[in-house]
Amino acid sequence: MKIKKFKAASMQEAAIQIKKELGKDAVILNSKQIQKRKWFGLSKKSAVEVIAVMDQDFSEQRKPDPNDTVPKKSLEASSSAPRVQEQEQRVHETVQVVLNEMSDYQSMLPEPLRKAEQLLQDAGIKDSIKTSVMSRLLRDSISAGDLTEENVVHKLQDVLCEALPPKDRWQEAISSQYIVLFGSTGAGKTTTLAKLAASSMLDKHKKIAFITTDTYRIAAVEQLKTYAELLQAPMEVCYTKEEFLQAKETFSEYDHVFIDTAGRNFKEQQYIEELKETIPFENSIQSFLVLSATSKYEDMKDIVKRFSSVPVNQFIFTKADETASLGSVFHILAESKIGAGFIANGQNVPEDIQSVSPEDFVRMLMK
Ligand SMILES: Nc1nc2c(ncn2[C@@H]2O[C@H](COP(=O)(O)OP(=O)(O)OP(=O)(O)O)[C@@H](O)[C@H]2O)c(=O)[nH]1
Ligand SMILES: [Mg+2]
Repeated sequence: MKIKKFKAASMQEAAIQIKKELGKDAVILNSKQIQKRKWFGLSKKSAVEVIAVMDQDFSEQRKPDPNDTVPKKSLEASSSAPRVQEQEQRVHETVQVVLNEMSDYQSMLPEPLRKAEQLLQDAGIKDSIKTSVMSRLLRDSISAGDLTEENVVHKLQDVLCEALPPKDRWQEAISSQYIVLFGSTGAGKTTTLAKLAASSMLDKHKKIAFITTDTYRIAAVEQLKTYAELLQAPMEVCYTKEEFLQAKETFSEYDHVFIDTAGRNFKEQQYIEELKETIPFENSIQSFLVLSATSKYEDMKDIVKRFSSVPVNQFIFTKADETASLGSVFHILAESKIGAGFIANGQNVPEDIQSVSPEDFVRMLMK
């Protein structure tokens, strides 16, 4: 596999050089007009810069089989559509190798693809995904013959959306009577619960109530009580499953009951068991696993795994405003079957939260 940059006075000259150095099966990856300096930089001359690639192995495979009785057309002679298709196919097959092998392949890419590569880099997308996305982009852009920045960025967004859970797993909104949020310590559960409750009441004019099972921290009850008082909504504090069932019954006439839980170190399985013991998860309960977008990917992944025995409807990612990239959130979603219900991006209640579709999320990721 060889990739090389050629500079020549014209495309024809470049083609001769490429054929001489890489052979007739070489594929042109990119070409652009450049200005070549002459006479110690005093004058300029137009020239072309061409990046060509030659996949030796592929070329070997394509050598004519002596036992083949059907005469094959010379590849060089056929410069029409089938030749173009062959080249596209070959680009696809070789680009994977190029991306894997070339440490400085970015400089070889056409400008719009370089932009896409940079966006993936800035978003913190891991190398394995980046490589396959770039391969797909290159192949699709060349097939469609529309290598503009706008089209490539559009295509990039489509490819990333395809990697996420399907659309119907997103934007579930607040649909059940009982809504419970759980997740690690300080992830933003209570604040997010207050945001969701406030918008249900203020925007949708729903009758709401609160339950908290967070009796672990003394201040936790006070924190939720403050929001309940501001919204003039009733609140019950529950220490046991019996108290929880009683509170559920008390609020059975309410449109939505927002349930807060204690943040614990959920690496300890016993806390997950305690949560399940206090709250009997069943269909009338809509449950959200709250994760901070500022967490490390491995930590988020671990929490998701530990909550696999709890029925989780959707994720809520908080603190999107505090991180430079949503790459780890993308990876968690891409590996999961459930979507994100909401993304919170600030401390203000109730405004700093939004429901998202896969397309919305990808736009946020690319910002
Ligand atoms: N920047 C930012 N801060 C947030 C966001 N959501 C919550 N916070 C802040 O994060 C801190 C913890 O929020 P809480 O809502 O108390 O978190 P919690 O998960 O209920 O915490 P525990 O109950 O102790 O587990 C508070 O200072 C919040 O204001 C967000 O989307 N962005
Ligand atoms: Mg809390």
